[in-house]
Amino acid sequence: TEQIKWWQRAVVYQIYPRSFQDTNDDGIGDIQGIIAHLDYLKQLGVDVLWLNPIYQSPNDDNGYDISDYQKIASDFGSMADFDALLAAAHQRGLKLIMDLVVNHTSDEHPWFKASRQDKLTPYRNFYFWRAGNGDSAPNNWDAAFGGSAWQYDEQTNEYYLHTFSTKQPDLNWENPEMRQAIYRMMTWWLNKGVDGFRMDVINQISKRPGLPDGPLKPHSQFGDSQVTNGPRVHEFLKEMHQQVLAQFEVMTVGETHGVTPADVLKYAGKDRQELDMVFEFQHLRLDNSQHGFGKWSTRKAPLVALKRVINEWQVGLHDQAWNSLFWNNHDTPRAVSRFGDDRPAYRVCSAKMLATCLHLLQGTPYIYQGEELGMTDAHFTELASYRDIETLNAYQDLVNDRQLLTKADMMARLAASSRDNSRTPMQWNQQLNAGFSSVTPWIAVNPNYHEINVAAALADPDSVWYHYQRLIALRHQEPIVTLGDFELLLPTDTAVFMYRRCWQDQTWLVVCNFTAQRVQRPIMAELKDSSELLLSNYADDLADKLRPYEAKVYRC
Ligand code: TEU
Ligand code: CA
Repeated sequence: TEQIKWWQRAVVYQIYPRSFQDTNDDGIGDIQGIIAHLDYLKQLGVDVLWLNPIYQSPNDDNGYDISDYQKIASDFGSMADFDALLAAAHQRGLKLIMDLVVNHTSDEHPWFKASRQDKLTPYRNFYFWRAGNGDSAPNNWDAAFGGSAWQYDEQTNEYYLHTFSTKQPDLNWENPEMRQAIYRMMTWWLNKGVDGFRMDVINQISKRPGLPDGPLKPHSQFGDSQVTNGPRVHEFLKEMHQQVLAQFEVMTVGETHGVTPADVLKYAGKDRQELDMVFEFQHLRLDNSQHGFGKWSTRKAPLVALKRVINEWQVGLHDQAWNSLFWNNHDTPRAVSRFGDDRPAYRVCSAKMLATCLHLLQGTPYIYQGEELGMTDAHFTELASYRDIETLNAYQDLVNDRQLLTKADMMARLAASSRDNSRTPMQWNQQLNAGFSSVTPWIAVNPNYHEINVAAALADPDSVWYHYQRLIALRHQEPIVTLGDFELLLPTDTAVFMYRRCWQDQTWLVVCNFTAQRVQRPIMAELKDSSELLLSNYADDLADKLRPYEAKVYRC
C-alpha cells in the first residue's frame, strides 16, 4: 500500500463552538466547554477536530467576519484558553484544525478601516474599491446574503466589493502585499502547533479581470458573480502551499462550492501541491428548488441522482486525489432530517443507515457535532427563532420586499433548509437547556433533547452513537476502507444504495435501504458461503429482504 497520509485514515469532528458547551453562563459555547468534552470525543474515536471560527469578530455572520485573525473572540475565551485546548487535544492524540477565512475580512478589521479612509493608503488595494456608474454599482453581481455585492462608501465616494454580507468586504488577492500578510498570519497559527486549516470559500479568491457583469440570476435583478474557480486560483494556492503549508506536516481541506471532479483533480490532485482535499457540494444541491429559489426548498434529493453524484466523485478521484465525505455541516440542515427520516419510528435506524452509507466510502469522513446522536432539524415555526443572517435576509427579500413567496411557504422552506437547523445547542443530557448552558442559550435548544442527548446515547448500546463508534473503528482497523476502490451496484434503483469496495483479495458489500418501505434485492447473489456480516442496524439478517432503512455491511 503506497504511503498513506495521516489524514487519509482520519475521521474529523466538526465543532461549532458557539453551540457546543457554555461554561461561563452567558448562553454561548466557549473554548473551556470544548476542553470539558475532549474525553467524550476521544471515546467516540475521532482523530481531528475542526473548529469553526473563534477569532475576534462582530458576529455579523457568526464569526465568518473576522476583525483580528490573531485574537480569540471574548465570547469564546482567551488565547490562553485556546493554548490550553490545543495542548489538551494533543495530549489525547487529537489533532486540531482551524477555520481559515481569507476571501474576506470584517469591515471592522484594521485593514479595512485603513482602506476606506482614503484612496492613497497602502491598505486601499487590500480590498476591491471601484467608482460606480453614476449611482449604480460597478457591476451587476449579487451578494450571497442578498442585494448587490457592492456597498457605496461616501468617505471616498466609491463602492467596495462584498460577496457575502455588507460587513464582509472581499480581500484583493491580486495584491501580493495582501497575500503576504495572509501567509504571515497562517504561519503564526501553524507555529503555534495547529494541525491544519479548513479554508472558507477558498475557490472564490481569484476574481475575473475587469470584474465583468455575470448572467442574471432567476428571480433577481442581479447577476451571478461567477467568482468560483477564477483564473489565478491555482497560482495563489500553489504560492500559499510553497510559502506556508509545505513547511509543516498539516492537513488542509478547501470549501469549494461549484466544482466538478475534474476541477478537484487540480485543487487536490496528489502531485498538485495545493490542497489535500476539498468539500464539494453537488450532493447538497440535488434537493434545490426547481423554480429558482435555490437552497430554499422542501424537496428531497432523488436517490438515483445522489448515487450518480457519489459514484462520479468516488470513481473520478480514486488514486488521483482525495474525497471529503459529509452529509451536513454548520451551513446545512441536519443529515437525518434531510437525507434520512426524523420521524420517531425511523430516526435512529435511518441515522445509522446514513452513517454506514457515508463512512464506508473512500475519503475522509466529517461528523458534524450532534450527528453522532441523530440530532434532528429544529423545526422552528416562528421567524423570531432564527438567528442566521442568510435566513433572515432571504425572508425579508422573498416575502417582504419582493413578495415572491408567502410567509407560510417561506417558513416551510426555512424549516427544511435554514442553516440554523444545525446551529441549535449540542444536546448533552436531560437537564435544563440540554446541559448546554445554565442560562437561555443564544438560540433555542431543540425540545427533543429530552430523548436525544449524549447521556441517553451512551447509556443505550443500540444508540446511533455506538454505531458511529463502530464505523470509526472499522476505518481505523481495515485498510480496505481507506484504499479500496468503489463500484456502484443497482445504479437505477430508487430505494437501495448498494456498492462494493475491493482491495487486494478483499471485497466488501454495503447495502442501504434509503426508504421506510420493505424491499427485496439480490443481495445473496453477491455473497459466498464464507461471507460474513460485519455490521448492521438490525439485530438479525433477512438476506434479500430489506427492512425500513436497513443498512448492512458484508465481508464477501
Ligand atoms: O459558506 C460559503 C457559502 O457559500 C455558504 O454560506 C452557502 O452560500 C450557503 O450556506 C448556502 O448553502 C462559508 C461558511 O461555511 C459560511 O458559514 C459563511 O457564512 C460563508 O462562507 C461566508 O464566510
Ligand atoms: Ca460561554
